[in-house]
Amino acid sequence: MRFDIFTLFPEVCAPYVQESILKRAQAAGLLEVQLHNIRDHAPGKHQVTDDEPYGGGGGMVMKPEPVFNAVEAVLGIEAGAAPAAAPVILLTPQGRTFNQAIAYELAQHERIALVCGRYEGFDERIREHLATDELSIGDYVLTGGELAALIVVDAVARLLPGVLGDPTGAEDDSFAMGLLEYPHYTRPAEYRGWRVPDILVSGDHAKVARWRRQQALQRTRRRRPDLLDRAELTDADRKLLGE
Ligand code: 6GU
Repeated sequence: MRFDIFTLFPEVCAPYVQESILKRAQAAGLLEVQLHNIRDHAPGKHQVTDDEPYGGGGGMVMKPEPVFNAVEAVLGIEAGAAPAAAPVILLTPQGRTFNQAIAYELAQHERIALVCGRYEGFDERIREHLATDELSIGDYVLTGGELAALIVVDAVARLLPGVLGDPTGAEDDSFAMGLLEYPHYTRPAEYRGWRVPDILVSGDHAKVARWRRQQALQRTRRRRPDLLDRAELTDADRKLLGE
């Protein structure tokens, strides 16, 4: 799968995608991440990318030409032609809120363009005539869309077959199963007097599975009752929650 990230600050994005799992995924040919500087596509000697808002008011607005030029050049769209086959997603606080379901949806695409906003926002014509979707990562305001784009790349990349070392990969994740995850422990069995729950060292796999499910259910009820309301629970789950 290929991501094209359009940004005024490619240097902000580069280090994150060059380490750890994303690095390995790219080396294995499972993932490609191309960074594009929107400024390189801005016309004129000064390569201006922002301007004052029509109608006045504070802040600056991202000009349409550099963004259209950049996305069209990289995706190979002719100016004014039909929209790109690949989704063109704006990262903006006005978008729909990104979540695990959207990550699964995006992982089905061969290629995705992510366009990072800066300043007060995009000229509305970018929204109307270039973007196919808009995403936010939550109800707070960042100085730009770069962190949001990286979050989208990260969350989607780890869903691609082969990217995670563990083949059961993302199946047990919080949110994948609609619940928060159960508690994890590793060695030592006792640390500063705090012991790992006996059940986990008992070797009884059925009991371990039951305990984990119960922990996940209880933890979700306590921390994220909204998730529990939407989760598909079995009769056995209800019994575990009642206990
Ligand atoms: Cl995608 N961009 C900005 N600037 N702020 C945000 C955001 C995106 N998502 C949440 N806050």
